[in-house]
Amino acid sequence: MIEIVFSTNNMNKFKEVKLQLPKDIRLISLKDIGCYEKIPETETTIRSNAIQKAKYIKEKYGFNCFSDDSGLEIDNLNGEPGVNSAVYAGLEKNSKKNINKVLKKLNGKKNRDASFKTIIALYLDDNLLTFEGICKGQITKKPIGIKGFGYDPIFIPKGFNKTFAEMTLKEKNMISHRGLAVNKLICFFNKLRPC
Ligand code: ITT
Repeated sequence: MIEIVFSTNNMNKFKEVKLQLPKDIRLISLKDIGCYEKIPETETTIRSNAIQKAKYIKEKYGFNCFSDDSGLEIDNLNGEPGVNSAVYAGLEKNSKKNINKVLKKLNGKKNRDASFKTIIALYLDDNLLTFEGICKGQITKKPIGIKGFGYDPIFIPKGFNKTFAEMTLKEKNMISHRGLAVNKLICFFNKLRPC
């Protein structure tokens, strides 16, 4: 059994990752280790933010852990909201406002290509590893669907005709940025233990 802390305050992420992991990898939440504070997230790239969030827990609490930093990168907006995805329309991290801001900025624009990106940073003893997942797709003209979180109602992954917010968690995990990064994490853990 592998036990690992997931350094996130986003319970939607926690749920998605928990569903995907095999039963012998047990996720420990920040609350489980008595961490209730806001984890600093002050870097300027998705990768460095992911490392910062995992490093904070490893150094302050001493646990092996991993973090997830994700963002939506829209071609026609020069990669915005990118590293600022959570706070695009303000520090209150309001998904509805974030979505409205994106739709307003893309209003009338033909090219609606975008990608979701996740970097998972894993601190295991003294080693740091990162795993990346990218999912390409298109931004819709209006929100569709009620599942998921964040920008899910306005993102249609390439090769599909429905948004992430119309998919079950299992369907989303099979193709999403986070699902792909978590698969790489699982492969890494599989190599560490006897089969
Ligand atoms: P933690 O830092 O505590 O993990 P967070 O929500 O602040 O939680 P991020 O800094 O990675 O996480 O913010 C990324 C934002 O991008 C997130 O708040 C969502 O608005 C959006 N996002 C990330 N993954 C997403 C997904 O799978 N579907 C839709 N939106 C997503």
